[in-house]
Amino acid sequence: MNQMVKHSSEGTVPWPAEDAERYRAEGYWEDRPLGAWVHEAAQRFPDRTAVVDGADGTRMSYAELVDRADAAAERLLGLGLRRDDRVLVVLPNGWQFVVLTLACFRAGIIPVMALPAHRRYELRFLGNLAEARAIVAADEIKGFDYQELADELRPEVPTLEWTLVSGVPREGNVGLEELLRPGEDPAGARARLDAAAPAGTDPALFLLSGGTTGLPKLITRTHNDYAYNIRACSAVAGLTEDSVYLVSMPVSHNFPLACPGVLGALFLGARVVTLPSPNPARAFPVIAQEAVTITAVVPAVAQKWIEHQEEHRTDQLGTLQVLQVGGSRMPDELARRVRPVLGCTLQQVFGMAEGLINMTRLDDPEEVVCTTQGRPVSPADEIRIVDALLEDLPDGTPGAILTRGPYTPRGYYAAPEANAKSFEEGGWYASGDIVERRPDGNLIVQGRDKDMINRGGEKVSAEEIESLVYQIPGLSIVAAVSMPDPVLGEKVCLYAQMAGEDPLTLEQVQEHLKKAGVAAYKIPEKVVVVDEIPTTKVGKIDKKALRADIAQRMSLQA
Ligand code: OOB
Repeated sequence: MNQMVKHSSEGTVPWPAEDAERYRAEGYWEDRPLGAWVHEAAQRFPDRTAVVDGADGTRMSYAELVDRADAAAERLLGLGLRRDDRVLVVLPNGWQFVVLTLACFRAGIIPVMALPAHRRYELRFLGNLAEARAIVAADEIKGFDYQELADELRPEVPTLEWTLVSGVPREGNVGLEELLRPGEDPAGARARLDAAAPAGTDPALFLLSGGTTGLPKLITRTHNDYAYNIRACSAVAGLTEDSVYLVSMPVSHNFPLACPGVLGALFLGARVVTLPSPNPARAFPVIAQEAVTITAVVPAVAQKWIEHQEEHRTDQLGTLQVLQVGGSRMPDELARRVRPVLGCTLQQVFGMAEGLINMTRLDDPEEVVCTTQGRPVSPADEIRIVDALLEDLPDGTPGAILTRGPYTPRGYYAAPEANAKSFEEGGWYASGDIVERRPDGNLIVQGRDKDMINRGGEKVSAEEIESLVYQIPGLSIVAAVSMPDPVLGEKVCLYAQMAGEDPLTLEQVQEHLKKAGVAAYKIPEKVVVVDEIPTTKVGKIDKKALRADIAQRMSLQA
């Protein structure tokens, strides 16, 4: 069967040759694979600690990290995986994720960065789209059995041949910790992998798109573009070899992975500390013990941390210098509380897995830090703010943001229809965000023009939920919209107009989606049955009216 998997570069949209040439000439692309950057750090600092797993206490030096990664790379190839093969990664935060990802980079095997929250519905789709040959998951998390899930997936994703399991593998599955153990011949492994290293323009990993259209999409990030993404973000976040970076949000997200994230720390010889969750009662003591200097969270978590600190007045945050916050809009009032309460510098981050990263600068005035989402991290990032006819708008007028640059790919993987929707002529990516650019260049995210719900940084495509709910009999029209939530910012609310007499219930929807194998964060938390779903003049569902309606219903309840 493995002979049937034939990967072509067709699915990946390359940068035009003249842009690629310019990115090289200007030093953004260095034609060096991601693994080489970490090896270089390991050469400089072999004995420094690279990774601390805050959950199981594992500590690993740089020498050990690259040794394990190289040994694992050769073992993956030894299993039968080949360069360019895709591996579905569903791991929680921990040292295993770090070593495995690096092993993949070294072997030219492409990790598909799925989430532990994903279930059969998402993984089946992603596995088939990527033609994944292996899946890597924990044995179980909070009572959920990932090996059973993998067993269910195997017949549905015919390319899958191996299940790699962290923890206790069942018969037929490959033990991940065994695979990631150090090797016998580090220098030999290194030389062999170096000789067959992937090219800078080769795909390094697949990130998941935040979901604007119905189906999830994959974003090919190359070694060249991702290495530059990482380096540009490191510079703006002030990362150095002495930094200690804590990752407590799901590490397969672009933000904690590479902005500058875990990989930024490993490029420099800094220390990475992993935790499976950002719960402050757990995270704060770890920040103190490991002398964490920088971390990245979504606004909902920043709020929890601020509340926790206000209540407990801990002395655990003394080393924390920078709190990066992004993934959804941080309210200005919340931003203003970061420095006085947590005692560190706030860095707002407005980014996307598709590329473009904006950040406030560490020395920006408090006004900029608390009321804007910053500006591009690279001088080569191009930005336009346009109206509906794609005419450029003056500064101060909100419009749709278009972008292109050395780390913003020109298309999704194997998705010509989505590309036609999201990429404009000239290769400009339209993120669907409504943004105002101030005369000083800083951006303010004012809203969005995409059918997506941003649940505390996790993105939910309305269309995806609607098409699943339509499978329930008795419905005439359904519409998923965001409803305000004091902690998460938004949650998923479902409006329904019935064809028959019996009204749709929340339990019915939740049960249906759970049975369909949909990730829990996407499942609607409220259902509103109405006589008639409002439509616009051109006959489209009026989601704006629905969002206003649910906001009003909720304010009446409160
Ligand atoms: C990050 O990446 P994604 O791919 O999960 O989501 C991107 C979308 C943006 O298009 C925007 O709609 C929203 O998330 N977003 C923000 C925001 N940061 C992201 N909206 C308002 N304010 C912000 N600060 O979310 C992501 C990737 C890398 C770094 C940071 C975030």
